[in-house]
Amino acid sequence: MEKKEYNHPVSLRNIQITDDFWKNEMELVRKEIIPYQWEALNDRVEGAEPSFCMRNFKVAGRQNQERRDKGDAFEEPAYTFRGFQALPEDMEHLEDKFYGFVFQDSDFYKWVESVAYSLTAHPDAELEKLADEAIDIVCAAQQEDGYLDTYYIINGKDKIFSNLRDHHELYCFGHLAEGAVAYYEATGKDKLLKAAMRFADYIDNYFGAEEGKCKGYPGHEIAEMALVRLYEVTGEEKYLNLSSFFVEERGKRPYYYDGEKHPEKIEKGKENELRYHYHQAHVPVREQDEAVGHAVRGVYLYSGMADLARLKEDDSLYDACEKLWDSIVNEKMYVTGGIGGTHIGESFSFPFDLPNDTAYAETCASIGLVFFARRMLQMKPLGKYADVMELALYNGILSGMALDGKSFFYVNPLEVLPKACHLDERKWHVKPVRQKWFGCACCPPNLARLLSSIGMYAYTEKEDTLYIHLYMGSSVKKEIHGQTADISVASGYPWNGDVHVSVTGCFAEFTVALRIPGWCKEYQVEGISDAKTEEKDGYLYITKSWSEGESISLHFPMEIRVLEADTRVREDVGKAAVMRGPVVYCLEEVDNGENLSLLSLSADGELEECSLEIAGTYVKAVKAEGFREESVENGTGLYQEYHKKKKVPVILQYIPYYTWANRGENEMQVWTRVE
Ligand code: FUB
Ligand code: ZN
Repeated sequence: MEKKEYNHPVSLRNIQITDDFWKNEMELVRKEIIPYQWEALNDRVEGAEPSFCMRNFKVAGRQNQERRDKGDAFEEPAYTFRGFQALPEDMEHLEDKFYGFVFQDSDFYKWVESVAYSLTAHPDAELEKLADEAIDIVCAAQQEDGYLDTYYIINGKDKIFSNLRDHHELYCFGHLAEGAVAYYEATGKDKLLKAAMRFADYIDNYFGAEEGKCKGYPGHEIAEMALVRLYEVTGEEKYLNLSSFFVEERGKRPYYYDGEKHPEKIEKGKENELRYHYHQAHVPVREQDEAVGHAVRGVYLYSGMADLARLKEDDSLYDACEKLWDSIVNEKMYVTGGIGGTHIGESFSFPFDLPNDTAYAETCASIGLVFFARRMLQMKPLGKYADVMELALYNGILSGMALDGKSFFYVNPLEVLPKACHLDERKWHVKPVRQKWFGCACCPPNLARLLSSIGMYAYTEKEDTLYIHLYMGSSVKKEIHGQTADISVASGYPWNGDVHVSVTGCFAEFTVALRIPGWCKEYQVEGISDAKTEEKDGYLYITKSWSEGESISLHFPMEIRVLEADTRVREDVGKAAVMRGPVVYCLEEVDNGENLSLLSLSADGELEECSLEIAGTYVKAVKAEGFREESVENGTGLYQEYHKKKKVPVILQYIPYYTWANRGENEMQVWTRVE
């Protein structure tokens, strides 16, 4: 790996998103998700499962105060676990107990992170005041020694870190650190950042390679990348080292998790291997070459590994990241950028096992894939990373939210038969329509923090180069040798591939590296006659001294593409998916009638784009020649002798996958048979 060629995200303070498409998504976060989530965090949403999140902080804060008033800050209440808590029977008269999931605190941290990004793009004194007051409530729950997790503060601190595998203290810490850094960067206010640092210091005193320290590591990863963020904003080396300790410890034998819970029950040689795979702890990270286990946990770990590989210039860690990347992208990723082929453990399945109807493809997992991709890009700007980032964003991630920003998918299947979904009442498995919120509300706030910080994924920079990974209308400020370049991007993405980049305010020479999308066979570029240009690894590097207002135009023709899958993906054999530019398309019953499985796409038929309005939003749709097969329902029994079927020519109406389920409950499919 070449050394010190790294780039880093452009600060959100230097980016303004002006684009119709992404600005709209950011506005949905600001106007819909943030206020709605605040109500949800405070259990004020009628008909939704209560969150208890802010309530738990208040109870913990109150107990803290009582202890302080008694002059005994560390007297803890009796240890009374309730595991994953059932909803209390009497919602009117709740006791001073912890309610909700063990990781409920993280909901607030994700909320405050989105608030931070939103405030950067759109200052809002009232929202900032609300966040400041909420931060006061959260900080009042922090213990004098820095510990901050309401589950254990309320239930008994004598049991902290006793179940790292399943309980989420280090996960909640990770989200605290991410939220705190974002809020500090947005507002300059450091109260939450200091709380995160105090908790980080507590954790650092508790865990580590030094003798006597605990050798555990997070059961749900995120602390690894969060500690790196804390290091980057504070410059405190100990946070980087703690992150590294967590990464290096994972997978060592004997397994840490075996010892922490009932070690006497685990017979030697009969450890539950699957369980270690679930936590990516089956072997040390450098020996991992297949993405396994819980998909969100996986990509969060790999993101942390990529951060460390960059900061420690660690080639072997980078190599492990690359193998894991290839394992995901070449064998375990849906055409939508969804990951996690099985709902069993919300996990990666075996290679090429990508069922369409029972797909898990959790919104959070694709979001984690974007985190991983951006970090890989920081080390090596290879178009293949940005291609996946773009794919996941426009498809498997945006599908997680309704067009009005008011309801959400946790799971993003590629084929849905509503009847089949109703069979499965598990709370967060495949649903035929988006839900208002979830008791386990991981996905909507994750979406909110990603969408409101989208600029951090679109642009990275190093001293004399600005990388443009994603095309969206925006303007970016970049310091070049004491001058401030204002780089404006205009684009018709994702509906047309016209991109215009213009520069003002800087006459010094610098490079703009423009991504050439992997889906684009041939592109046109104008305005580079006096520039040094190089096309490398999926980027066009344009180096020149820019005259005021000078611009470059690119055109990436968005042809309609018909894709097939590797035949080892058995569910997709004989089928095709339709894409145009970065957008994956699907068929929906509302446009094509019921029994979508009877439809087929004509192999040599015409495909043409058209405009369509879906729930008030205009999108580019695709019309394709196809057939509807005669149905065989003759009442003589379930099975009969085969006969050749009649096929009626039909025009198939494809819509962007992310827009499905905005017109009520109905069938949907991405992969369609080819005739
Ligand atoms: O465990 C915390 C979050 O809840 C995970 O990341 C999601 O997959 C959901 O299970
Ligand atoms: Zn989720």
